[in-house]
Amino acid sequence: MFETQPRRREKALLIGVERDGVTKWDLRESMEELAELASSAGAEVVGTVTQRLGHPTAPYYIGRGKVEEVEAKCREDSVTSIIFDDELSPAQGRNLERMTSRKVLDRTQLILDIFAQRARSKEGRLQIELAQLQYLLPRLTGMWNHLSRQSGGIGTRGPGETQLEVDRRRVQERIGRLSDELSEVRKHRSIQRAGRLRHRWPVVSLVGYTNAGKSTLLNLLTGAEVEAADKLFATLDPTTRQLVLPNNQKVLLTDTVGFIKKLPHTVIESFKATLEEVREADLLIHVVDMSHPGFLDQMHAVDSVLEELDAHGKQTLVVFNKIDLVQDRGEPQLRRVPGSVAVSATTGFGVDQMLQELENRLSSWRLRAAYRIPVNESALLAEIHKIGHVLEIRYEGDIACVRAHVPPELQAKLSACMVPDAIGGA
Ligand SMILES: Nc1nc2c(ncn2[C@@H]2O[C@H](COP(=O)(O)OP(=O)(O)OP(=O)(O)O)[C@@H](O)[C@H]2O)c(=O)[nH]1
Ligand SMILES: [Mg+2]
Repeated sequence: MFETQPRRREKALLIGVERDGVTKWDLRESMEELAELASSAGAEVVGTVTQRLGHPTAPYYIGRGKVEEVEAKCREDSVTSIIFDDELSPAQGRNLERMTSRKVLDRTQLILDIFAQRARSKEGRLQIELAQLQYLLPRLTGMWNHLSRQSGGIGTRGPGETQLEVDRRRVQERIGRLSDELSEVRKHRSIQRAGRLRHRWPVVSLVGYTNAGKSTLLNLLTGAEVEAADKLFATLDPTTRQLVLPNNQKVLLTDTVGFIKKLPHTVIESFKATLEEVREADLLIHVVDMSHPGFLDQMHAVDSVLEELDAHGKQTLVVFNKIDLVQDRGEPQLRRVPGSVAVSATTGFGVDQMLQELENRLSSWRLRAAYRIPVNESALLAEIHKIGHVLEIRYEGDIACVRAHVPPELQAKLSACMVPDAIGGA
């Protein structure tokens, strides 16, 4: 019952509600995005129905009269699935399926479905299955009765609610097994991460709305060959590559899953481990698709996901991408966000300036300082070379005079050797 069905082209009808505080424009954009999500999941969108409603109704989300209109439209256009732009309660979903005799989905399920199609790594697949089952569990109630009435036949006869208990137990057991498997996979991953952090090169994480151009930028900067495509959630599994800045500073650049408005909480929860990369980064590059009419809203959506991840307030470089598609090269916006840069990840425009800005930001993270270190402290000198960024080194007898950027923890070790940075200034 929970296996993926063989995919056939579904015909989808989209439903949105213009609630208090939601403008027509917001709703239109949200519905356009929902249509993109539906096509990404493999459905053909045959129509859209919207309703202006102060509050969603408890039984159907939309008004009862509207449900009848939807039902008629389903018959006319041979609709197979009805997709709501907002998350439905288990009861709403059931009532709507009963009324329309069609499969009813919401935005969350759509996103979960796309993630399930895209997941490649073991961790990604486990995470998404867990999120799907957690979404399903509270929705199992009554599903059995409903299914037996709708489809009937072999296997659906008998005491429905007993079967429901069996199903619920099976789902719970599976959730338990998946959680165990995930913690194993994660153990391995944290060992890998610890290995990377030992180098103590700054970790820079690309974040942004889905389709903003994060992977394209990673590919351009590092020669990685991550899939970059004009579709939502092209990237699911994180990739890390080494990037050498023009001043020879090495950084680790990470590309990860994109964000979206109304990103389901279950997804954030189950992807928290993948998104650790973002939380642990020394600096974030927030990639914005400036050619998108709703880019400001998208920036807010990214900020709220970062907040949910506890990664808000980190040092962030805002990069306005796809500037090749923007008339005025984004000047007004650039002025509004100090220190932001405009680039095109496809033409390479602005990338040098972006790297320069990255260097500036990182040098303030790795405080620049001067040290006088006895040459027989060879381990300390070796460590500065390995994990710091040496700007200058001179020898005065058996003292090495070093100016370098070093990460905070090494700075603590070096505090006894620190001298005022007279050469070149701080
Ligand atoms: N014109 C133009 N297109 C771009 C630019 N950067 C990226 N694109 C296109 O935008 C689409 C999305 O790019 P990706 O790099 O896959 O975007 P992403 O942010 O990694 O998206 P997800 O992985 O889905 O979150 C692709 O078709 C890219 O070719 C740009 O600077 N200019
Ligand atoms: Mg990507």
